Amino acid sequence: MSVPFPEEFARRYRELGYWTGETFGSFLADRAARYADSVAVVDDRHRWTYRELDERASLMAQGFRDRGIAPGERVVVQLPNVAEFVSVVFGLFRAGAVPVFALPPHRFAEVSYFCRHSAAVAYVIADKAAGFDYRVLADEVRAAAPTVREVFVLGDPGAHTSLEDVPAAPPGEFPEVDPGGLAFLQLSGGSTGVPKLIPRTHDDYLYSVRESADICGLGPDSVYLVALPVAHNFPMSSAGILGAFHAGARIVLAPAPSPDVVFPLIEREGVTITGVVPPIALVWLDSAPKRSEDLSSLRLLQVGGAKFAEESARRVRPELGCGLQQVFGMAEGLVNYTRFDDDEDTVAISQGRPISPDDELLVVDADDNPVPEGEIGHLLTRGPYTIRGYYRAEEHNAQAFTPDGFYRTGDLVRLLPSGHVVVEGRAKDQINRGGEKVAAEEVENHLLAHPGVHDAAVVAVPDAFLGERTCAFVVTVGDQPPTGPQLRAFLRGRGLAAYKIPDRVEFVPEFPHTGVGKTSRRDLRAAFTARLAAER
Ligand code: J2J
Repeated sequence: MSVPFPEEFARRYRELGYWTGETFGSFLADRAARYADSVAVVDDRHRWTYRELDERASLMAQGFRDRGIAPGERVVVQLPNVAEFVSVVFGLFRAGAVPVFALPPHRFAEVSYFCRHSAAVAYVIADKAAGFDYRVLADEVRAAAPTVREVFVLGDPGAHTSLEDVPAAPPGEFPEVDPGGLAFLQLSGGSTGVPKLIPRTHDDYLYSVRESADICGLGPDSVYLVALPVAHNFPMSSAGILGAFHAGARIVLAPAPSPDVVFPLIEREGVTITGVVPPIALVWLDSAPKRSEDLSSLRLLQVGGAKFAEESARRVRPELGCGLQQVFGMAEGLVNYTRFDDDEDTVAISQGRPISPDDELLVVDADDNPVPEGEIGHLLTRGPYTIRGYYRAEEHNAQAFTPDGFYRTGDLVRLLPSGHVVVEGRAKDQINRGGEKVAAEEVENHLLAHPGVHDAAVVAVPDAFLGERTCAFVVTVGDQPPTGPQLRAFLRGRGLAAYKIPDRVEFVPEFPHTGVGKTSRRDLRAAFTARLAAER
C-alpha cells in the first residue's frame, strides 16, 4: 500500500547513518530520559515536562490498545493546537497505530475521504473549536465510513468517547515497531480530484527531523512557537515540534497566529523560533511597530509554504529584530532551508538548499531532460526522506513519480551556483492560497455535482495579501442557473473545507476552444489564468 524505498537505496541510507532504526515511540522515551524535568509542551491549560509527556503518551497508548486499536491500524487525528495533540499522537505511535493527520478546517468531504481511504478505525477530535462542533461532523463521518469504530473527543464527548477516559496503566511493554514501516499518513496539498495521503516511515522522517533541528540551531534552551496548525508538515518537522523534542527544547502551542495571541506568548515564554506562512509574516511585520510586547527573545522567523517576496524578506531583520530563514518544503519529503551562514542576499532571494547531501534535485523541461544550468525548469527530487509513492494510489503514482523514483514536485525552480533553490512558479493544477493548497480538480468536481453547472475551471487569481486566491469559471445549464453565492453555499453544504471554496465565481457562456481538437483542462486553466492576469 506504501511504495517502499528500493533495497539498494535503503541500505545506502542506513550505511550513511541517515536511517538509524529509531521509532517515534523510542524517540520520545529517549528524550524523556535525557531531559526529564525540562518543560516540553505548553498550551493555554498545560505545562508538561518531558517526563510527564512521556508518561501521558504511555497511558494513552495502553488506553488505545485496551479499546482494540491494533498495531498498524489507522486513526484520523483532527485537533486544534493543544497539548493533547502531542500525547494522542505519541500514544498512537507507541501503540504501533498509524495517525492520519487532518487539519482543523477539514470538513465532511475531506475527513470522510481520509477515513475511507485509510480504512481508519478511530477518529480523534475536540468537541468544538473556532465555533465549529466536530461531534456533529463525527456523526456524519461515522455514517459514511463504517470502519470507524470509535470517536474520541477532547472536551464534552456527547454520544462519543471522552479522551479523558482513555488513559490506562501500561503493562510496561509495547509492541515492537518496524522503523522502516509506515509511521503516519500526512496530507498532500494535492493537485488531483481527491486528496492524496503521504506514507512516511520512522526512519525517513526522523532523519529529516534530526537534521532540521541542527540546521535551525535548536538546543535545550530553544522555545519553538507553534503558530500554524500543528498537524501541518511545516510546524511538525521543519524543524517544528519534533525537531524541538529531538533537541530537548520547549514547544508553545498558540491557538491562533494573530499578533494578539502570539506576541504576548512570545514575550511570556521567551520564544526563540517560530515558523509561519508569508501572509502571517506580513501581518506580524505590519503590527510589530504598533505593539508594546517585547519580542527580543525571538531569534529566528522561518517563512515557507508559499513564496515569500524578496521585499518582505528584507524587512524581517530591521523590523522584527530577528533572523529570517526561508523554508521550501513539501509533505512528500524534500525540505530546503536557507542557512545561518548564508549571506543576506541569498536569504532574501532564495528558498534555501536541501537538508541532505543525498537529496537529488533535477531541474528538467517538459520531456524530463535537464535544462541548462541556472535556467527555470520542473523540479524532480529523490532522496533519503522523500516518498516513492502515495498511499494506495497506484495509477496516480505512475504520473507523479518518474520510472526511476523521482517525485515530480510540480514546482518550477532554478538553481543558483551555490545549490540554493529559487521557486519561480508552479506547473501543477493547484492554487497556493497563502500556504493553504487547493487542488483545482477537486473543487471543479464538487462544482460539477451541482445540477445547474455544465462545466467549471478553478484557477488562481493573484492577490497582494495571500499571494493567490481562487476563482471558479463556470458555465451554467438550465432555466434557473445558480448564482455565485448559491454555488458557494452548495460547496459548503457538501462539506468542503472553507479555504477551498472559491473566493470568486465568474460565469462565462462557454469555455474557450483552441481550434485544434479538444482543449485540455490544463490549457483551459492556463487561458483563464491569463485572462485574470490581463485584468490587472
Ligand atoms: C514557494 N513555494 C513553496 C516556498 C512550499 C516546510 C515548509 C513548507 C511545507 C509545505 C512543508 C514554499 N516558496 N518557500 O511541508 O515541511 C509550495 C510548493 C511545494 C508545496 C508543498 C515543510 N514552500 N511551497 O508547504 O506539502 O509548491 O508543504 O511543492 O503543504 O508548497 O506544500 P505542503
